[in-house]
Amino acid sequence: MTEKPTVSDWEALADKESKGRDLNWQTPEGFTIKPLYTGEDTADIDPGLPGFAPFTRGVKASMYAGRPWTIRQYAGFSTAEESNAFYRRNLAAGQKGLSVAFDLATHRGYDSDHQRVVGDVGKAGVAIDTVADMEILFDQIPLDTMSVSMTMNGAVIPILAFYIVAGERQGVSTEKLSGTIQNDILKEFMVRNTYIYPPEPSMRIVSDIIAYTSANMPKFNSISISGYHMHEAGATAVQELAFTIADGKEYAQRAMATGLDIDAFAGRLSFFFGIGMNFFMEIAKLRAARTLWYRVMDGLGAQSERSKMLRTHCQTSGVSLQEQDPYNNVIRTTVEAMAATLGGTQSLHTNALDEAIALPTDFSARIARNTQLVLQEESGINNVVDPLGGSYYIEALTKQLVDDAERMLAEIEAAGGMTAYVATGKPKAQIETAAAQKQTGIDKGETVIVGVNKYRLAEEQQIETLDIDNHAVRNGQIARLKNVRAGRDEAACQAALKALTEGSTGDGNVLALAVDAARHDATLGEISMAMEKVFGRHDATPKPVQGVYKTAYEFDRRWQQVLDGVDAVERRLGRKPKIMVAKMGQDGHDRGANVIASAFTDMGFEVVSGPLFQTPQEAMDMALENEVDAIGASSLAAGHKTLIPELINLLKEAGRSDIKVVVGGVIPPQDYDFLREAGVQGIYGPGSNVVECGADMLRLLGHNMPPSGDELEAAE
Ligand code: MLC
Ligand code: 5AD
Repeated sequence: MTEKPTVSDWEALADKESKGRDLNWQTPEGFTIKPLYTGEDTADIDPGLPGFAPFTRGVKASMYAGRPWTIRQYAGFSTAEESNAFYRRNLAAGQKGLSVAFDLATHRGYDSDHQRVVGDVGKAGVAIDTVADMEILFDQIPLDTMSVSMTMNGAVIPILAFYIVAGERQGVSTEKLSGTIQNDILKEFMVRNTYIYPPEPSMRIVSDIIAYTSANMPKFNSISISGYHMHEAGATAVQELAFTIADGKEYAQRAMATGLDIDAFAGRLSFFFGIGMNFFMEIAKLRAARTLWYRVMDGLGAQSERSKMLRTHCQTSGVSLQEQDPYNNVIRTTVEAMAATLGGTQSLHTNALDEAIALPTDFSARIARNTQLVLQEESGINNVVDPLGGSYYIEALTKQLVDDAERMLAEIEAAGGMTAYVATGKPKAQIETAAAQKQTGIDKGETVIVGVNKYRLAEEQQIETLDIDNHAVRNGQIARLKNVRAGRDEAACQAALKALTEGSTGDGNVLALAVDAARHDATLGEISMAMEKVFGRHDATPKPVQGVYKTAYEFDRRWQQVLDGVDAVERRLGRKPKIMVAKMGQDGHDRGANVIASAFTDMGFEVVSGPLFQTPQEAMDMALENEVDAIGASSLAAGHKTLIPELINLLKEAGRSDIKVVVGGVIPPQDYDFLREAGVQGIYGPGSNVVECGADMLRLLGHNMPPSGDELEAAE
């Protein structure tokens, strides 16, 4: 009998097969992934059992064998009526929980009639101004049995107050309400940007909500601590884990500091992670998250096992989806959904295939939902708990993630906790650096994206997408606001608002006070303003990272041509070519704007980064003041058809049509002609190569740029 082969025997054989090629793989986390894992990698790992501490293998003993995960699709658009109809169609077709997407005006605490939000109303989510809107949103949906998630962080007080009062008007008492409010403000300052107030009062709002819900809403999750948006902004798995767990720890400590007993609220803290294409990493990430949270909560002195269980929602990754050859997105979402469920998520949203272009249609929403139904009903995934437990690779990855995230957690702790760490700007910069690094990998073709930088179609077929008539929604909302204001007891409403302002100064519970104002039909804008009088409004100036592109492209020929072009333009102008990166409207998605600002700076342009949330007038004033040659507007929340033509008109009126305007972001192809007719000189959708954007800009500025490799190929 021959002897049992050893790992060194395997190494020798693999080396021979691959002719000495290095088969290790470097991940963005800095992990070296080996081509084989064996018992030697897991000898000292014991993942335990599901349902028992530290919950690595799942929070329930029976997991999906006992109850499948909740199919919870995030959605909302235009009016409360339309969104309500959409929800009811989806529930009839197999969706299990609701998840509300609000428009950006609502997120930022503005009523639909506010002049800053003209382009935003009803666009990226549903417009909610009053309790009346909230009642319509849940018409014929029983709030005592349906669990409802609401993604709201900035205007979290009026929205939760409206929800509570809408429940009352349905005859449902507050303690019966089940669901989740996102209420995670720390990540807003890092990556999502729909904050209203500065960090300190924002943190007080979080604690007030935890205090209120733990006393009055035992079935309601007071917070959804979110790594998702970090993931989407480009964070590595280690960053996503460490920052999210550190955020959770910070919220728990704040609530404890107000005198709450940890076990009175911790069981209703919930989580939210993004799931991308690195399949095994994402499975391990959820297992690592549960392990980490158990240790943190145990360290804070939690006694109840429930307080130490990390329960989470997951969403497949929006940024992994592409505009090009969009049916590929169904495949990507399926792979990601499998990772989320093999990782043991409690609830899941699967993105629609038109993600990179517009909000879902009935058709694309059906395919997205069916992706989960097929997994639950046809694949057999449900029947075995943590089926990858004990896999050498998964267990080793889980451990490595836990170890690395714990090292980062220790650094955050040493910096004084997450609020202090966020204030240093470090986590934002670390995520942006990771994002820029990922983008260079894609631009250089080292990271393959099928249909985008490899196997690209010669001709794309357009798919049907949802278009929202923003003017009609806005006019309807304005009419309803008028009605509500006319029909209410004005004196009582104003008194309630005044009490809220006073409570914001002192130590009143702002949620309790807002519930009272909502009962008197105060609007979202009024409730937000009642607190803003005391808290103020937060604004932040973007500080893009530098040097990532320069390093990644050091010896690249095309990059050098762009640098030479910038030099030539500089010689001609007697100064560097100057561009402004503008973010108009309430769209806070700034990953694209930051990557562009960072890359163009590395190319040698002088870059002016406009602040978030400008009006077209403010953007133009800033451009004129800084004497820029071009404005690049970044739009990811469907405001482009209103805001960009307005900017171009203002430039025309000012006699400055010489300033070129280009647009990047999520722009449906059917809007390209409209934008070009409005005067836009370049449009860069998802999948655009950033270096070629620089080359195009030089052409716009009159430089004779040599053709790129792709252009040469196309010409042949
Ligand atoms: C579950 N249960 C079981 C069981 N499995 N009981 C017995 N045996 C089993 N095997 C019980 C649970 O204990 C619970 O009861 C109940 O069933 C419901 O299960 P759950 O697992 O808690 O699921 P769910 O209610 O769906 O809650 C999931 C959650 C919650 C805890 C993660 O916070 C949630 O729904 N989050 C969703 C967040 C969301 O959709 N966010 C969208 C963000 S989009 P009990 O009594 O224990 O509670 C976004 C994008 C943007 O943010 O705009 O930027
Ligand atoms: N409806 C459905 N999905 C939405 N998303 C954002 N807004 C909506 C909406 N109104 C999803 C997208 C996006 C992520 C943040 O949430 O997938 O990438």
